[in-house]
Amino acid sequence: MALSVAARPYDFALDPAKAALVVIDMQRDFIEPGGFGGVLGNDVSRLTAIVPTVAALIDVFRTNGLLVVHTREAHKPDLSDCPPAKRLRGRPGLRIGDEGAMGRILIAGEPGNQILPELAPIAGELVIDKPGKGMFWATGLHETLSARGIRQLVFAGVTTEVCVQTSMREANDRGYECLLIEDATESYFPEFKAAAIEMIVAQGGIVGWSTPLEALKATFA
Ligand code: TIU
Repeated sequence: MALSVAARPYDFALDPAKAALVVIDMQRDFIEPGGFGGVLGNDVSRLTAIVPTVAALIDVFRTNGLLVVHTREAHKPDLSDCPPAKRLRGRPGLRIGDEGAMGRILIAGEPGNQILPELAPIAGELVIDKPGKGMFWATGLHETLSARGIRQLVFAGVTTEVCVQTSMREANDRGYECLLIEDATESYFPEFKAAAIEMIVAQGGIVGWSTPLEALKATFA
């Protein structure tokens, strides 16, 4: 039976039997100083601030027995899954695969690539390493979610206008109904976060819905 979540552009009919939470890229690379986000010149403190909200959101899904999916932006150590067009975008010495303050930047298995301990996955949850900004490219995730009957995705994580929005758009095109939890996502650029949310809900929810965590909690209360 569907639960009605107050959201923009209109209420979201959440079906717990078909819904999963996707936590995008809450890894040290983006959130701690010295990682990929930092070497790109960003102030990471904005992102650190949402960690308690993301933890509370994960708790809602765990408490209600719903699937939680965690993604990491991660490349293989030999960089065979990193196109030169992506790797060569950054400054020499600070590119994907280069040695940074938390190991090789955006490389699977390195310290910087780990999900923050406060948000660590638990048994039964999915952890998806994705070589793209979007979560479906080269991951097999659509097949995995389809096999479990998942048709609705609730989104959190970083950054709103890059990996979160890209993943939401990919999901929208694959037929998922998508709900963004707007205080459980953040950008290095507040104006980009605000614009991304407006782009998502505009035109009758052209990409999906958006709501604060409190509205979702009220639905499950
Ligand atoms: N740079 C930036 O805003 N984001 C990324 O590179 N990846 C994600 O958003 N995860």
